[in-house]
Amino acid sequence: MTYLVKPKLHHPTLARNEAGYTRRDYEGKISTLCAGCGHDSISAAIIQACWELDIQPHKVAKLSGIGCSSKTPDYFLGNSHGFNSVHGRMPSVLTGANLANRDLLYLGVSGDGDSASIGLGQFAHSMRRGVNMVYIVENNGVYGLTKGQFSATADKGSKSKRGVANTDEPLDMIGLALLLGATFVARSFSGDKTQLVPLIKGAIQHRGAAFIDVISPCVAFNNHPGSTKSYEYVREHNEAVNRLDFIAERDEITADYAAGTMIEVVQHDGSVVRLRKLALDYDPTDRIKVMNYLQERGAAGEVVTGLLYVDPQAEDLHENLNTVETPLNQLSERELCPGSVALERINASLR
Ligand SMILES: Cc1ncc(C[n+]2csc(CCOP(=O)(O)OP(=O)(O)O)c2C)c(N)n1
Ligand code: SF4
Ligand SMILES: [Mg+2]
Repeated sequence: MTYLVKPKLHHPTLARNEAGYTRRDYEGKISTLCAGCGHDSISAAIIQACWELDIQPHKVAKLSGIGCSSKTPDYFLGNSHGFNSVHGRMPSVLTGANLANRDLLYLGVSGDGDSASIGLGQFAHSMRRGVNMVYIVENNGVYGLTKGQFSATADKGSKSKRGVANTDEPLDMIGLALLLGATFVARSFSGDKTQLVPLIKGAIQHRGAAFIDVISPCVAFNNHPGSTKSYEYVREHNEAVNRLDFIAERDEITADYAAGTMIEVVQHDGSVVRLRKLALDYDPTDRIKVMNYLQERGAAGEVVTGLLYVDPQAEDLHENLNTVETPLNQLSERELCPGSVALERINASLR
């Protein structure tokens, strides 16, 4: 938490988006994270994506748990709704808010400790329920806020700052998200804004559970030789399967890619995620093949990044529950409560 508010004044000629906002209108308070922390780059990417998509700040709800990563919603979208929940409990708070008001864009921001340790059960159920959200894990392999203990995503054999090797098997958030039915699954690196911004834009326009695992080095506790979550290690082992362009529904689609090296995924709202294939045989629409590919490349020591899996026709929790189009928080008591006669009928049918 910070109380340092950025000066509101900005240059009158700053570019405005279609919604009439400058990029600065999507910023938050001044970050108190360590200089060079990957999490700050992810905040910048979120700001960029929301500005470019002309999102109305008051139509966003950002939710988080506890950790340096979970502090970051204070540093972006200062004019949006926000709720900093309990450690590991962000997914259930987000699910409840989403059920009450389906009209907002839900942005869940969490850490590897928050989502892969204490909040693992919560993470799992929000994925399998297909909650319409963008769920970002800022993955640094450690509990940064509590001084750098290994988290559940730390690779076996990777070393702590003091040189102690981790003896536990790592938990792969991407593999889990795929297994649990997430319908937009991506991995990226906080140091690669060119890849991360279109991924966030694609996830925002996706209907269903969109999960992005962003490797985000902790410069204070996990950026040394022997770490597999350092800037140097990720840069050396990064294998991108595709490069993305995100094209909003209103934008013209121009064809400037060679046929056979590009696929276009049209999402339900008409937006297009255009993927330039780097691994030519990679098909991000085949869940089983993606899971096999990631296991194989992971065993070879590669950190595979890009849009790994997408189901453009995904159904979300509201569709599965057959809820009304009007957000529940806008319905009157008369519409929400069927009344005592209906209740009596239901009770009678159960006797
Ligand atoms: C119930 C509970 N248990 C433990 C803690 C202590 N704690 C605070 S943050 C944290 C881990 C944060 O790690 P992560 O989610 O990876 O965030 P990072 O700081 O690395 O970004 C822990 C264990 C807590 N705040 N609440
Ligand atoms: S301790 Fe690590 S995760 Fe926390 S702000 Fe510093 S660099 Fe970032
Ligand atoms: Mg962490």
